Amino acid sequence: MDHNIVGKSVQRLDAVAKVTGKAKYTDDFFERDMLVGKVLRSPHAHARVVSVDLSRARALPGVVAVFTAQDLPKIKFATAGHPWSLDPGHRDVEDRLILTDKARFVGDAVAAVVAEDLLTAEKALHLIGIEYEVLPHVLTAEDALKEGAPLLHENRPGNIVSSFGVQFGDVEAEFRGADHVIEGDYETSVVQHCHIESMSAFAYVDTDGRVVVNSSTQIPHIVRRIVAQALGLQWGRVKVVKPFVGGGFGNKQDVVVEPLTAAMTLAAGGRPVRYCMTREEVFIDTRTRHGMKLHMKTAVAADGTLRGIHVQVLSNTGAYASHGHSIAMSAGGKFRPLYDFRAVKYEPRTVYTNLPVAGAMRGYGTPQIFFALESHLDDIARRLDLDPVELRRKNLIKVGHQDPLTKNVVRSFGIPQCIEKGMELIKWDEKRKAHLGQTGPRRRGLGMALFAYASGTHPVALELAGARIVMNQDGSVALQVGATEIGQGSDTVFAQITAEVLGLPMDMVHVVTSQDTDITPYDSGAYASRQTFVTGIAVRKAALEVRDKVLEVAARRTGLAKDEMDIRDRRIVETALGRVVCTLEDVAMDAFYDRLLAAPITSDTSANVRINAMSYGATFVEVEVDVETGKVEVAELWNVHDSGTIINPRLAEGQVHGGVSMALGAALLEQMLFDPQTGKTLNNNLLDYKLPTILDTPKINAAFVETFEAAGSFGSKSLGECPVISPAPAVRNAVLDATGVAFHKIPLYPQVVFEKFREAGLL
Ligand code: SMO
Repeated sequence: MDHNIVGKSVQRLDAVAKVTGKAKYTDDFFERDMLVGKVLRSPHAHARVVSVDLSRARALPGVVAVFTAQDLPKIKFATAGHPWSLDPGHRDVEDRLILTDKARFVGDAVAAVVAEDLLTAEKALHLIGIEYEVLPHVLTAEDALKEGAPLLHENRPGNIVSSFGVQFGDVEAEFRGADHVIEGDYETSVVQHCHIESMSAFAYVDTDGRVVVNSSTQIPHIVRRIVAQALGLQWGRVKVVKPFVGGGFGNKQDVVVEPLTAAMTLAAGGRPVRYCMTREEVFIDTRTRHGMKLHMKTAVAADGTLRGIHVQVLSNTGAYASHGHSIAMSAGGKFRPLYDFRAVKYEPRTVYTNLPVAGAMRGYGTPQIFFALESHLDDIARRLDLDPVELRRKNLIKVGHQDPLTKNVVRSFGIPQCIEKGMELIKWDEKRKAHLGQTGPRRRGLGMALFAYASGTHPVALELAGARIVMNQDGSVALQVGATEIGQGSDTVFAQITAEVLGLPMDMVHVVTSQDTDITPYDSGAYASRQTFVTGIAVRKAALEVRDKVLEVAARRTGLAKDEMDIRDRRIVETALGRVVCTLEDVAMDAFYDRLLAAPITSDTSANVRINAMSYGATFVEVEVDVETGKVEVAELWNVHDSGTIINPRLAEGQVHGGVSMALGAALLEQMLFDPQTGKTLNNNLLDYKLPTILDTPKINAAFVETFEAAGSFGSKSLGECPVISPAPAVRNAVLDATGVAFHKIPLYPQVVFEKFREAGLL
């Protein structure tokens, strides 16, 4: 289809503001009488607060307020899960207070200080007297499940957040009837998002007595609800403003600092308070990606037909539930619509331990489950002496596939083309031949892995997105969306959709970027790769309504019927003749000044999207492994995506570059480490936590197979989380190809790889 703006790499709207340093982030806000907040954190993994002495801290000059859980409403809250969720297990996860009177991990927040300056606030922390009763703690999911294990939450027997099973078909019958039953265990480590901008909030009470919270968030409208709930305020008494955000990756899909900062301003009589986490605090008390142990058991026919699969997952969510339940739920749904299993049994258990809290992180459970599944498939191929690509090809679903459990129908499925394209781009067959008979310590190998990912959360949760357009007298428009630009480029995508529908150049679409919950329509925010798909549908709907109204007004002026005209480049054209009949400005003016109309052309709409679109893709890699040092280097990488129509290729490529580099970090280097005795986080800074830099990152190549997704805006579906899913298993499979050694846990850190090579007798 021919488009003017959709599909073009137009410059992102915030490019100049960002490169010139004019973009203001939460921490850039200043007020003259501004105060600073700090938090006192538990040194124990599990301990009850027995007594509190705040008198010395309060007496320190410059200290404005000091408080603990005792001074706050006892209302528990959590971001994930709410009373109106469609999934019953998702409803009951209210799990945390703003400050706790029972610390459940090293770093749990027990007291807060508000002071005139940072130094005073830090001094005051040392003057707070807290007496703890130290309790026994538990760090691994296995230990937490044992009889007599220390209990974290009184109302959660057995330390279980949630444990459920979903299935279709008869997996036991498939095992009985199969030629082979193959099992494998896989494990992923705890990693952190490492967004550049910290987690921060800036709150004050405005002249109307309302609590205003500026926050670095992915979900401003949900922050508003949670701040109100946690502090027992009427929702209308809270307003949330989202300035520029320096990355979120799922971490800012949880509400950690906002209720606390709001409590700080209330404690300080409404004076503005800034609370900005240090990097150490971001590591310890925001969220991590769940470390998971996955057991895969698969029934395979002699010809490689995959008949049934039984997946068991043990997920360590740390001290509070956060997204623990829904991540297990979501991962189980997303791996299904890819291979045509006749029977699937999926049994996750999500468990509390005394570790920092795990939560949403880009991929939302899929990096873990696809690491296991795609590694397992290569292990199966090896056992049965099948080609791993052929094994996958043979078992793919087809367009029209309906998931027996969610009832979602796959309307676009570009995996066969992704495989073909990826093999061609990396020169799979040629490289295969070149690798034969390799000798010496450096060996090359090829690996690939597939993934599936959903656009939005349907059918697990409801999807609501709003869009509002107002046309000015000259035909330019203002677009207000409740969607959340966090650096991914969504505002630009929405402007492109609007400009395309209305026949406008990009500079005539003004997007309200600084989100303010008072003025932007409701949208649950930037997560679940939902903005281009879900909000895109709302934006296109709003633009189509405006287009219709424009043509209606044009019809009054020209005497032509609405459907005889089109808007092209700020002009109204009689479609059949290609003749300009008037300008868009004429029409916009009519709307304002015609006595019978006398109202600007507007649209205020929302989309309640009760549908899902599956995105797909594949990673192809060539690695070079040094068997003498255990170092794994990615020599070439292609990340191929079926994300439907690509609205902006350059932004899409940016998503892939960032996502793949994040995935390679988890595959090769990154891992949060905890002291096995105390539970203390050992590498809570960017020096000790090995985040890949540009020096550790290979050239990342993105490629796209553009299917047309009928439900999406101009055929588009999601991309945001897709690039992080398949690189890790592809790298792992390439190492297997190079050396014959199968790894079952990431990261493939040189030390671990070296040890395993030695065990395998490679040295
Ligand atoms: S991990 Mo995401 O922000 O759904």
